[in-house]
Amino acid sequence: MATTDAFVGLGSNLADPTAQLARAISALAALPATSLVAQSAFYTSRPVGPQDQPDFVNGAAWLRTGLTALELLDQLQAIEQQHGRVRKQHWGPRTLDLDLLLFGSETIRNDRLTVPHCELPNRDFVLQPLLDLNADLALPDGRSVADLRQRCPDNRLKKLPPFSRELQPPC
Ligand code: A4P
Ligand code: MG
Repeated sequence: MATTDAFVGLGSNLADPTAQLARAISALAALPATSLVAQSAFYTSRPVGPQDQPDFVNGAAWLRTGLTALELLDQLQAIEQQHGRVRKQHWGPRTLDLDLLLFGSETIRNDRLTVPHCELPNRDFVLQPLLDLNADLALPDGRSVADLRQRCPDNRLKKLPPFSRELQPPC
């Protein structure tokens, strides 16, 4: 089966964001025709967009998938729904946001999908997790993620300690 290396950005700022991201990583690993190659550290960051919302927790996952980009987007949106995602406000608070950041070396522009994700070059909370996964990563146009990271605005990223389910209080 032909596979593509895809990178997914994860973000949450509601309802225990770190646990939301950890559960989402498990859901990504269980997708059909897909394996999880690696996951980044998680980071807290100040919100981009409306400021009257909590700080975010962000991370990224490296997938190897036999799905097409649109099939993968369908799966990402299904996982968002399972996490109680409600779309109210553009760039507003959310339980889980899954963005398809990169899909192999493809450039995609259609009604449902823009890849690379259009805000990728401007967001340290996306670029740093990508660098954790692969320090040599580049966009389809050749720009290096490491260079973009050095130039992008500062959202006061703070790396979180590794997530452990054992630290969570029992339900
Ligand atoms: N869509 C197009 N391209 C993509 C893609 N590459 N990946 C379409 C995922 N979706 C893509 O998304 C709206 C539509 O974008 C989808 O229906 C899909 O077909 P949405 O998730 O419903 O709406 P949204 O998330 O409010 O808008 P958008 O533009 O995706 O927002 P972003 O860019 O995800 O930004 N601050 C911090 N610190 N950390 C964050 O994670 N996130 C946001 C949301 C704002 N501020 C943040 C953070
Ligand atoms: Mg989104």
